[in-house]
Amino acid sequence: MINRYKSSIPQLVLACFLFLQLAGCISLVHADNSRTAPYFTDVSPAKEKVYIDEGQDQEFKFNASDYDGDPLTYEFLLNGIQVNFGDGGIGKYLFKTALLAAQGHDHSKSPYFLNLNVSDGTNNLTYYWDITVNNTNREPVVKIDSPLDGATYNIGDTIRFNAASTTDQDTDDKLVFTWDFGDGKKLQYKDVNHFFISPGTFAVNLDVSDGTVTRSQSITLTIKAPILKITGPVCDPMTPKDNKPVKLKATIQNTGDVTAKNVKVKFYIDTKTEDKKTGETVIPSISPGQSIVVNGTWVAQEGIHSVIVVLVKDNGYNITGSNEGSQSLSVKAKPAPVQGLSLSSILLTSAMVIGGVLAVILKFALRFWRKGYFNK
Ligand SMILES: [Ca+2]
Ligand SMILES: [Ca+2]
Repeated sequence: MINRYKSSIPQLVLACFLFLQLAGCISLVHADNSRTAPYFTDVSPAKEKVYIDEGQDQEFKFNASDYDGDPLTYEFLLNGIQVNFGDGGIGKYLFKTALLAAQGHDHSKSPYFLNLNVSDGTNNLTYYWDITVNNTNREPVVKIDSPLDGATYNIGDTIRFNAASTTDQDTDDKLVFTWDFGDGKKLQYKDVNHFFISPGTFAVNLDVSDGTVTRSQSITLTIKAPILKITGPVCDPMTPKDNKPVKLKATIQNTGDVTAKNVKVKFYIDTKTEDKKTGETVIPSISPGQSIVVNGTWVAQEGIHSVIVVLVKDNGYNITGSNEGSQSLSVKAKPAPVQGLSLSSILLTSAMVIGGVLAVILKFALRFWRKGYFNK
C-alpha cells in the first residue's frame, strides 16, 4: 500500500504542477529573470540628451547591481565602437572633446551616440545617451607650398614663402599666418618674400591660427654664400713723396662656390669716413674662383698714414671671410724751401768775403815787396 502511494506521489506532484501551469502560476515556457538580471541603481547624467561645448569634458557613470550577486562586466560604445580611455576610472567613461579631436573625431558632426552595456554573463542591461558638441572648431590644416623643405638658396636670393594651400573647414575663420624665418625675422602674411643675409641652415616655421587653435609646419633651408678674400692694398710707390699721386691696388678673389654680386670696394686713408674716402668701385659680379683687381689713387700727404681697403655688399649683408685690409705708408716731407738771409748774416758773409780778398791781396803784395818789385 505504502509502496503504491509512494509510487503515486510523483504522479500527483506532476498533476498538480500541470494544473498550476495551466492556471498561469508557473511558466516553463518563459523563464522569469526578474530575480537574476542586473539593474541600475544610479546613472549620470540622467538625461538622454547631453550638450557640451568643445574643449569641455563630460563624465558618464553608473552604478549597477545584480539580484543573485553575479559579477558584472560593462562596456561603453561610442558610435558603435568600444571606448576604453581609462580616464573615467571603473564604472565611468570620460568624454574628452580635446582627446577625441586629437584622435580625428570631427565634433561638428555630432551628436555622438554613447551606449553603456552591463552584463552578468547571461542578462544584459543597457543605457543610451546622445552627445551634442557645441561651438565646434575645425583646426587649420597647414600646407607650405613653397619653398620646398631642404631647398638650397644663395645669400641675398629673394625667396617666395607661400602657404596658399592651407585650409580651414570653418569658412568664417580668419586665418593668421606667421612666418618665422629662423634668422630673427618674422612676417604675417600667407604669401611673402624674404632673403637671408648670412649663410647657414635655417629652420623656417609657419604658424597658422584660426583664432582658437594654432597649427604649424616647418621646413629647413640651406643658404650658401660666396667666400671673398681680399689681398692688399698694395701702394705704388711704397715711399711716396709729398703731394705726389700714389696708385692703390687691391685684389678680390671669390673662393666660394656661389657668385658674389654687387661687391663694393672702397679705399680710405686713415679712417673709414666719407671725407677720407679716396676711391670706390662696384663689381657687378665675381664668379667662383675669379679674381678681380681694383685700383684707386691718392695724392700723398706728409706723415704716416694707413691705407684701408674695405669690401661691402650693396644691401649690407655679410661677407664670409675677411673683408678688410690695410697698409701703413710713410710720406716724407719735401726739402725745406730757401728762406731770405738776415742782415747780420749778409754782413758777416760780406765781411768774410772781403776779408778773404784782402788776405789774398796782402799775401801777394808781401811776396812782391820781398822780391824788391816795389824798390825798382
Ligand atoms: Ca544575475
Ligand atoms: Ca577653424
